Amino acid sequence: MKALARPHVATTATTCPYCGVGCGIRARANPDGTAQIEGDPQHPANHGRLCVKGSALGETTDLRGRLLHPMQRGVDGSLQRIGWDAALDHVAEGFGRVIARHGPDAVAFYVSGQLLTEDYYVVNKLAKGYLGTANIDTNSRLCMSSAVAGHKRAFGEDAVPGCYADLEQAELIVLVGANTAWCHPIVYQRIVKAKEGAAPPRMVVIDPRRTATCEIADLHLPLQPGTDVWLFNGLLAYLFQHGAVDASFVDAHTAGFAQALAAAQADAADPAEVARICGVQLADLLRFYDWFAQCARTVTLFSQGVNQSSSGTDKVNSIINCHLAGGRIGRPGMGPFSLTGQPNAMGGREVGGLANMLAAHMELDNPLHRQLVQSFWQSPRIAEHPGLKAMELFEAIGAGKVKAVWIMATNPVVSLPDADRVKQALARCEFVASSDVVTHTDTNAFAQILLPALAWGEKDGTVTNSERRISRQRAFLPIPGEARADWQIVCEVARRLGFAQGFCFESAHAIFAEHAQLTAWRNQPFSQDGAPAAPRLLNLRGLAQLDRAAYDAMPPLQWPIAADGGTERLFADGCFAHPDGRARFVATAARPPVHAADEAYPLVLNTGRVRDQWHTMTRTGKAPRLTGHVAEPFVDMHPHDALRCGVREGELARVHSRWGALVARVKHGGGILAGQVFVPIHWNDQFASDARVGSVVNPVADPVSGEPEFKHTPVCVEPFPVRWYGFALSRRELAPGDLSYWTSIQGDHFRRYEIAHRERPAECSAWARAWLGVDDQDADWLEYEDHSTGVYRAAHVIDERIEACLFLSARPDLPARHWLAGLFAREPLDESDRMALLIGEPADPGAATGPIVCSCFGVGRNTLCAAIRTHGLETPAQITARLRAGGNCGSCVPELRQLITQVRAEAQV
Ligand SMILES: Nc1nc2c(c(=O)[nH]1)N[C@H]1C(S)=C(S)[C@@H](COP(=O)(O)OP(=O)(O)OC[C@H]3O[C@@H](n4cnc5c(=O)[nH]c(N)nc54)[C@H](O)[C@@H]3O)O[C@H]1N2
Ligand SMILES: Nc1nc2c(c(=O)[nH]1)N[C@H]1C(S)=C(S)[C@@H](COP(=O)(O)OP(=O)(O)OC[C@H]3O[C@@H](n4cnc5c(=O)[nH]c(N)nc54)[C@H](O)[C@@H]3O)O[C@H]1N2
Ligand code: SF4
Ligand SMILES: [Mo]
Repeated sequence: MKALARPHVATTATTCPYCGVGCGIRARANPDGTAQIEGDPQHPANHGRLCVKGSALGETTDLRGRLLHPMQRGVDGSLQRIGWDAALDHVAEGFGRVIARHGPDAVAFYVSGQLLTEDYYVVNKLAKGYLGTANIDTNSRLCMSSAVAGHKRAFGEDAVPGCYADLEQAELIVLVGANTAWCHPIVYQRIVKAKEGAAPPRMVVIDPRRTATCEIADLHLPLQPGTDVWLFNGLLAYLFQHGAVDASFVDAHTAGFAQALAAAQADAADPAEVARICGVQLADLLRFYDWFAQCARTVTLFSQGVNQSSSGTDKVNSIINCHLAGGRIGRPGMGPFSLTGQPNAMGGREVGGLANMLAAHMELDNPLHRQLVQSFWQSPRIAEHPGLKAMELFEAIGAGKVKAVWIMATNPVVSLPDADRVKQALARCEFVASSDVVTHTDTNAFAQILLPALAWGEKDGTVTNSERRISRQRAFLPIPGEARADWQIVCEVARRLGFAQGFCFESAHAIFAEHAQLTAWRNQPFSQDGAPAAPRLLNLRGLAQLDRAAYDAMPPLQWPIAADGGTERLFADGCFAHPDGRARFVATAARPPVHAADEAYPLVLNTGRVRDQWHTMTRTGKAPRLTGHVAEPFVDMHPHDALRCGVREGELARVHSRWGALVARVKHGGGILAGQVFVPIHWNDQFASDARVGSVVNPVADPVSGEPEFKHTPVCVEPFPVRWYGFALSRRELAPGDLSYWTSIQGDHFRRYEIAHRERPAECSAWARAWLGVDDQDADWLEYEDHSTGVYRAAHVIDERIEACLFLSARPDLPARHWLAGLFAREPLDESDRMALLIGEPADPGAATGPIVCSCFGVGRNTLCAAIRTHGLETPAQITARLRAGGNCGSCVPELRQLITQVRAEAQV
């Protein structure tokens, strides 16, 4: 983290644009377009801490790759700059034409939890209130929709009951399907701190993989993928059998217990049977059940291992059932806790961003709600029936039923399941517009009109984090090029479609005020004076009259928000949002994932995130600090499976399913059990030849929520045969051409290319010069070739400064990249550096730091292992004291623990 050099100069308080923890940031612009970033000590989510992605935001705000002007695709496929008026006219005309011919349900919007609440509000208003279609869905369908559906079924409304402070008061913290150490690092830091405190909570992780999150867990249950409902049904049966049900709470505040218990007992009455189905040790299962039964103050955090499943909604309810049974909700230190993925997954839900919702937590299938929203908007119409959910939406585009789509702040060609079908659908679609902040994405390649949006640091509005806390994102950077706020672009198109009256907002503040007023509109328990009433938990009454200055100064607040401030916890009075005030137990019958592994596709593909990348890498892929941790797409698999599939660590493999294929590097050690493989979601056609995991994922969804089964696809892994492997580091960008395999990533002063090809070039030297663009006459061209081993090395040096280096070999064991990367920061190169380049080894082997573990301070694995060995270091704190590693954001602390264990185990051999 860069220290703020001139603290007396005002900084801007804003909120991190990545995960749903919603950390407060203090930011200041540098003249070169980068920014100085530090955690906001005043923000209640993070109290000044930031994880490595947040800390590196300053490296992502420059304008490389940015979309700065509206663009139109010509008939030859190339992009041409056009003016705003023309671009907006095109969008309005495209949508208007389709609606005139085919009706409003032939158009659609596909939006994102990375929009601000204000952007989301206006686009939802345009679709549902003015165009009269509910065909607006969001990438939150892929992320939070099972939690939304589970909350609604249990509580009567989509609400997270608790708050982060509960983590500090819990006796037991259960993490289900959540790699919190990597994906919600500051929540994880809060757990770490609680565990180091005077009354450390117990911690249980329920995840098929042994993730970094498990490093501080007291118990890890590596359950078979998709078996969570058995596990929690078993828990409900156990709680009942062991007298751990709070009968007075259940009687007074809930309904449906008997049916839920019966369903649980039907498939999970016997813990031994549950242990067998879930594939965990009976003793471990009973220990978890016993801890849960004993600890009143239990928080169960859950994330995508729960939501992204064909039984995702039932998984959510099976967890909530166990909390309701013990009355463990609404009080300090307890509750089911859905971790939201994106920065504004929650805000989008508040304004009705999903195809089955209306604004302000009202329901599309409720006639009274429809009437209330329409009367508040005074809109010409209101959508009458739910729209298409994300997967259905792209199917309808493919089938030609939806003929115009506007995509905002999401990259569906990468992130949807069966993603090759998504590509085909967009290629076939009559009209595709995309609002984005970068020009080249896999999705933008299919857009006819590209609309340049303001990015984080430039835009202004609000986001809501996992604990219902609304925070301001504030602009601190100048507006680049012709970019405009997403809400402005939507309002301009709405005006062109003839709806000026509903969209004459002058600022984000004006939109927020209207949104806050709508949350309070007729939001009362009983009708008064004959006016209809529709009580909802979501109520921002206290903000409805906020003036511009107060909006600008708004502190982070948790909804519901009355005149006297926000609300830490919901349901403290045992009163829920169903009309009778009772929470519902939901009978959840366990069922396996839709597609089982079989002979042809014997392994189960699990997909998810790595620590230092964000989704499709459009922003984190720019920051050298973030690209060192994992530089390449990989398939993590158990060594036995690798043996069976005929692939080896470090070599390339093709992972394919009935739906599609990808190519990635084989890796071991990611904590995966036999029978399963894990591939990260981040890589796509901008960064690799063929690594979009979405193309492999089965197009299966939860029947209630419509959320895809991203964590379970039967696949087959086979060798991807190549004749040679190689890599290049180059100051200039290189074109991968027709290489059989390539990946490309930004390093510090260079780009790194991992390459492989089916054919070895006839003439390595000529090929290398041509690829690196080195003039034949260039004197500073060092090279070495050994025909017997197939090793070739070359370096291009200008004025004692390395321009590029290239290494090829018949085998994948090439020189360490991290040591070579260091040469790009070194000027001038000395004789030993030149020699080392040709030998392929550093002159001083001790200088090779190894792959980066601590991204904040750039500390590598070799350095860490050497220090642990030499100084007998036993704790991450001791490592930090010596090497600083782990001392800033703490994201690498679980990996430091792993290294300590590993080095000590090696020492004992
Ligand atoms: N570094 C980083 N952080 C991020 C993001 C990012 O891109 N990068 N994205 C953000 C977003 S939008 C989201 S949604 C969150 C996601 O945050 P998480 O949900 O924590 O992350 P994932 O890696 O998707 O998956 C979570 C875990 O579910 C496990 N799992 C798979 N199948 C099952 C199962 O059947 N049962 C159980 N119990 N577990 C299973 C996987 O092994 C995995 O470890 O992260 C947010 N934070
Ligand atoms: N296999 C598999 N697939 C998954 C998942 C998984 O676990 N496994 N997880 C799913 C989940 S939980 C999620 S949330 C999705 C995420 O998937 P996506 O939403 O597709 O991924 P992002 O890379 O975040 O896409 C955001 C896009 O918006 C652009 N952008 C950024 N800021 C702005 C802005 O302010 N305005 C506009 N207009 N554009 C902006 C970015 O450049 C980028 O192109 O992936 C889903 N897909
Ligand atoms: S935990 Fe990291 S990525 Fe998430 S909001 Fe905080 S700083 Fe941003
Ligand atoms: Mo997400």
